[in-house]
Amino acid sequence: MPPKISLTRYLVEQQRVDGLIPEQLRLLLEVVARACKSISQAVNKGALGGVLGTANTENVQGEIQKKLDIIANEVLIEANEWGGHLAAMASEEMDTIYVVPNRYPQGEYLLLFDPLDGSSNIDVNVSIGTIFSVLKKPEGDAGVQEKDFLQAGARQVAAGYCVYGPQTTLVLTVGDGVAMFTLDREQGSFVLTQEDVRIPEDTKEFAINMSNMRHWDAPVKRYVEECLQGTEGPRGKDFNMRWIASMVADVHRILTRGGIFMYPWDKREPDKPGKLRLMYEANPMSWLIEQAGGAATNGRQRILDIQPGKLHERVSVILGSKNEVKRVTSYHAKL
Ligand code: P6P
Repeated sequence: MPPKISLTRYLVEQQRVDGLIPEQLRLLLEVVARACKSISQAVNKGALGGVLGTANTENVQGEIQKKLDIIANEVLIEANEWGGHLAAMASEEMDTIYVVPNRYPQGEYLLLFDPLDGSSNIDVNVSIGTIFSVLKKPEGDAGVQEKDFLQAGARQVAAGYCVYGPQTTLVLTVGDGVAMFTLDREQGSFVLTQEDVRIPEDTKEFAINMSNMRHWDAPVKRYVEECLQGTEGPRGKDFNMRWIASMVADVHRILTRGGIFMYPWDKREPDKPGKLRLMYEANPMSWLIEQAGGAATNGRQRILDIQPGKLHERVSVILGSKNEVKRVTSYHAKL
C-alpha cells in the first residue's frame, strides 16, 4: 500500500519542486482546506445540527439565503482573516469585499469564494460544495479596493472546490495540473487520491437544465437537439443526460469521467449574460477544467480571458470535454 500523502505533504513537496506555491499561498490553501473540513462537518450534521432551511435573509443576488450559506461564509471569513496571507476576501454572500481588519497583518493574496454552491440541494441531501479562487493583489496602491479583484480568470494563482457528497473531496490546481484529496475522517486530514486528472476529449454525457430549452439561443438548442437525436441524428451516437443543479457536483463528475456542462444565456433575463457568477464560480471551475485538458467558453470566448467589469458579474458557461465545447462554440460562431 503506497504511503498516504496528506494535503500538507503534497503542498510542501510541490513548493519544493516547482515554486508554484510560495509559503503564504501554501498557508492560504491549508487554511481554506481546514475551513472546508468545518463546513463539511456542519453539512453532514444536517437536521441534527439545526442548520437546514432558510435564514430569511437575501444575498446580493436577491436570493434567499440558507442557514448553511451564512454558516459557510462565516467559517471561511473567520478562518482566513487572521493569518496574514490575505489582503481581502469576496463572497457570493457579501455585497462588497471584506478587507482584512487592521488588527491583523495584511497579505498579498485575494480570496474569492462561493461558500456553499448548490444551496437548493441542501435540504434534500444532494451533494453541494465550496468553490474558491485566489488572485494576487495588484502591486502599487496601499490598501485594497474592489477594483483590485477585477482580474481575468487567467490571472488566478490557485483555484479549487470542495464537494460535500458521499465523500468530502477537495480538488485543487495551482497551474500544474489538477489533484484530488479525499477527507479521511478518522485522521481528520485530506489525503491525495488522484493527481494529473485528465478529462476525455469526447463524451456521450451532457448536463443542462432542460426545462429552460424554449428560452435558449439557437446554437445551444441545435447542440442539445442533435444530442437527443442520438444515432438517428448527425452525431451518430446516443447521449446520456445528467443535471444535479449543483455546479460543484456536475463539474466533479466531468473531471472524473468527462462530459459537457452548460448554463447558457437565455431570454428569461436577456440583460444578464447568464446565471452563474464569473469571479467565484466560472473562473475557478474553468481553470480546473482547462488544467485537466478540457475547455471552457461563454459560447464565444474563453472564460478565463473575460475581463470582469464588476465583482458579481454573471456569465454563460459551456465547459468540459474539449471537442464538445469546441462544437457548441463553433455553432455560436455560425450565428
Ligand atoms: P437551476 C446552484 O444554485 C447554481 O448556482 C449552480 O450550482 C447550478 O449549476 C445552478 O445554479 C442550477 O440552476 O436553474 O437548474 O436551479
